[in-house]
Amino acid sequence: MEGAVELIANFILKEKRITIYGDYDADGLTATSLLVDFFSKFDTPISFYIPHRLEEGYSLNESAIRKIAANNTGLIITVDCGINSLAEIALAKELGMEVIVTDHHKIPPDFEPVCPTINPFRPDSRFPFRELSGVGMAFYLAIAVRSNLREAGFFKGRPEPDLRSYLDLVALGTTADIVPLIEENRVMVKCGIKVLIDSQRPGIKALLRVSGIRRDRIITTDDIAFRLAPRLNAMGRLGSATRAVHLLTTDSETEASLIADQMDSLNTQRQVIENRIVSEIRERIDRMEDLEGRRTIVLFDPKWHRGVVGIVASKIVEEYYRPALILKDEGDLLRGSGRSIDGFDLYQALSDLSDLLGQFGGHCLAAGVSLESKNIGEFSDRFEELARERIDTEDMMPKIEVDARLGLESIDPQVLKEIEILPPFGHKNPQPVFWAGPLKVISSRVVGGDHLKLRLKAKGISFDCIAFGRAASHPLEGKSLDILFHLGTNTWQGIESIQLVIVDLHVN
Ligand SMILES: [Mn+2]
Repeated sequence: MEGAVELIANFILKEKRITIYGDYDADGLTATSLLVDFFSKFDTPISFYIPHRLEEGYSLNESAIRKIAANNTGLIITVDCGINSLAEIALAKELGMEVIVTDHHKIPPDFEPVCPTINPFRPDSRFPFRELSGVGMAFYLAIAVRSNLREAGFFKGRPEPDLRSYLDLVALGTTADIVPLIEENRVMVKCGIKVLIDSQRPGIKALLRVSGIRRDRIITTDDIAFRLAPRLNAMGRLGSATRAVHLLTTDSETEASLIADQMDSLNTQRQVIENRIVSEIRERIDRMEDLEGRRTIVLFDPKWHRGVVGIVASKIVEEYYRPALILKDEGDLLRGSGRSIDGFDLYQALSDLSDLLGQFGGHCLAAGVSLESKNIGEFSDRFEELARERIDTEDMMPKIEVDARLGLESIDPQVLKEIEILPPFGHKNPQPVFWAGPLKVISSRVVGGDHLKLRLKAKGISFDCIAFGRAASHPLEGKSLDILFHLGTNTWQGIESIQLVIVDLHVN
């Protein structure tokens, strides 16, 4: 950090061009936007570069480095990428540029920094927390640069940037990247959500509008994960994500509105493409005669869109609950994405089959992969074989972890208040799940087409419950149930009441 900050301060004082090199996902886009906005507070010329997901791929590449050099850049700062781009960093230096890498992806075991490299996984890192997102790291870099400039007397006679205003971007990228919402991340997201609601950034306001999120209510990490982030990600999946940075950094309400609308329609397109592929896959799977006996799903097709195969794989795993690889057939080459279930380390499995693979990377539950078409038959067989050795039938049943048994008689506003301290919920800080039962069903009705509204009773105490997407279980009146649930509230005609949100139910 010290070396990076000194270099940056130098460029700011000399007013030489800095280019932020980012990534096309929500984390990379918010990280890029944060630093672009921050550096534009100084007189230093500032540019950014987001590689094209399908044409250029992830991280630095040669042609991008040459373009950036031609733009008179003196210093490249990477965010959310760059840790493995040694050849491109060497090229940048050859072309007369300095490079600073900030990245939160794992470091190779034999790593030797060739330029100032900020990464929480460095063995010599003194930072006490290793799970920052790319945008979290960009935020800390801004803090360090500001304090260096402050000490140098730079802000005498000019205002210091208020870094708290960037916490909206930090909350967005951190939640979207599914890093653990604990410690540093939890604090930044908790504070960031408040900044997000009141954000003065025209892009955030427009993004909230097209996502249908009203600013007069509480914004949750679910809103970020399921509404805001998918819209930002849609740009990179279907084309260039460059305009997402324009959205998040523009001062113009008109421009923000325009880009947000485009983004929203791209997201709708993405959903259409995704749903079409998912239903095609469903049909193919339903025709598989040996599905019951199979532990894995490996499918490919020339028509499938490579920008969405990852989310498609997630949906297939959710539905069929076994590791799935969904690939685009590009002739000689198959390229795509895989997702896994707890208990089967996908990255390990791919490593064990690396003799059949081209490039691959990822972690336990998600990975990207490419292989030659001629290897697909043998790969599918050996992948299935590995899964048979490593997954037992018990692993193939989705599990819900219960935090506590909570009888209806113990549910009161006080308990609810205590639970309200726990958000923001997310990875490693999940919303608590309670277990109650047996409960008697007093009434059962279908609401909103697909949801089930129940009134459940035990020991003379009853509560309203909602089970989303469970209309098929209707009618349940008179039956006895055990339920797993979250505690929530329901506001109806201005009156707030406790509502049990049913996660799963069992008819006794
Ligand atoms: Mn990231």
